[in-house]
Amino acid sequence: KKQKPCVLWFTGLSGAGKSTVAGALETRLSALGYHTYLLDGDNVRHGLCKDLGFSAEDRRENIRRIGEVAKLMADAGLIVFSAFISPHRQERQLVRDMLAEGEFLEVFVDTPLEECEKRDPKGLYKKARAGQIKHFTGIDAEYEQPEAAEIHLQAGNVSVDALVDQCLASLKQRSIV
Ligand code: GGZ
Repeated sequence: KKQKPCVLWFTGLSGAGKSTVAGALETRLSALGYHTYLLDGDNVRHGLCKDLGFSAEDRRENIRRIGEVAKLMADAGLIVFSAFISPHRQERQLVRDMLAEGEFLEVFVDTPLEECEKRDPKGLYKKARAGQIKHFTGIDAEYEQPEAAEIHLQAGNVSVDALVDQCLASLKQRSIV
């Protein structure tokens, strides 16, 4: 099946739905016969980046490594999904600059902090509010919103299916699939 290799770079707060939407989109494309790979906390922060924490410096290194790996995978012909908070514009730009024009698509999973905090699937926001976790994104560490994401998902109150459809339409329009 014909595909244009690229990196779909999901960014957004903890609990915004990055891994969920990226995972559902990946499953959908892979069922259609496309070659894909999903990089997320489960397969990266426990391995390649297990020496890194959540200081600004460690997050920068986390994103840099993931960017390099995503680039290798795109070079191998895959449609790569990455789902990390990647809170800083500068780091996302660094990854964009590693790739060719049109090969990096930023996907902003725009779920309001209030909603993420309400979901709080791992109880991390609660701990951050209580001061038990320091430098938590959105609480006492910044999140810089993308200014010109290729795909902007208003994800607060929309089904995963609808968000996947929106991504798929954009990929078709860009002749990626
Ligand atoms: C933000 C943290 C923190 C702090 C642990 N700040 O909901 P989760 O649990 O599964 O997603 C969060 C994940 C963030 O890792 P990333 O690699 O995506 O971050 S970054 O791109 O900024 O490097 C959260 C958990 O790790 N977590 N401590 N202080 N999220």
